[in-house]
Amino acid sequence: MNLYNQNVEKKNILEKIEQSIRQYFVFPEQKLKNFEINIDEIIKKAANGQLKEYTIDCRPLRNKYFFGERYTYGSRENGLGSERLYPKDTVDRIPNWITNSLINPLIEAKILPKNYVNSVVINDYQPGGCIVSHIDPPQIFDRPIISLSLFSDSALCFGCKFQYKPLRCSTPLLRLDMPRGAVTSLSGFAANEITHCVRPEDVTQRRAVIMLRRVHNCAPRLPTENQISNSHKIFKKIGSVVLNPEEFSKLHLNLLKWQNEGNSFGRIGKRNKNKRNFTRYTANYYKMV
Ligand SMILES: O=C(O)CCC(=O)C(=O)O
Repeated sequence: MNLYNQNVEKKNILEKIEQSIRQYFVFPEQKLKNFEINIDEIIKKAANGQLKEYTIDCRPLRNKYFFGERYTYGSRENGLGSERLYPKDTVDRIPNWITNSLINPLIEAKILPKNYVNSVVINDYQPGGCIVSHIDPPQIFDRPIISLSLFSDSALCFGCKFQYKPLRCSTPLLRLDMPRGAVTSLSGFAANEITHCVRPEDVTQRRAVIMLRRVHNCAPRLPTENQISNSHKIFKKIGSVVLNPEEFSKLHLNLLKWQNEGNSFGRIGKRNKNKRNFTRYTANYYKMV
């Protein structure tokens, strides 16, 4: 493509992104302060062990708190489409203050549909924290995706490529300001056709975001605790796999992938050995299920 065509293409993409983003400023300063106080209370509760284990996901420079639903993250290894919801009731319910003071006013302002939000995630970023480029998995989440930015100004970048070790990020196609207090809605092209991320350089002070989303009724879900503990038994018998829900999901997907590729159990052995040496378990797992 020549330079002229490249520029036209870029302009078209930018227009499509911009047309599918809306930003609103609906909460006065005092309300924003209250939201921030409430977030700090959640963090205190987490530190005091008052929240369910899977409500909390602590990572360097970025913690997540899941309410209503939690999901597994996609990985470069498993690719898009591998994300799953955790079993029902593994995380805490959506706090009342979020329903009453945030979701309901947004419904009244016609920014959110009624009875829409069933999944809330609070991301708490320290300076330099980030979220790598991704599309919120469409098999899990409906659109629009709504967020409220708090504590400090930041930015959401579209169309960046990340490189790892050391972490580097390419120039974004679009850098959207996310000022404190902005309610941002992504749908259409911005939500489905292009990745978004938060770059480390755009988090210069502590920042939090409250993500309000709807998970589909038919979204794929990890097996129940019961099934997981049964599979624990199965895998224990064979040997050496650590089975938290995330790993279980990955393993499960690998098993399905190998099966889809037409491998018969008897021949899995050495032929399909991957780096993690899961092959032996494949055969046995399917024998038991
Ligand atoms: O921090 C933000 O504004 C966006 C976060 C995000 O994209 C996510 O948690 O999936």
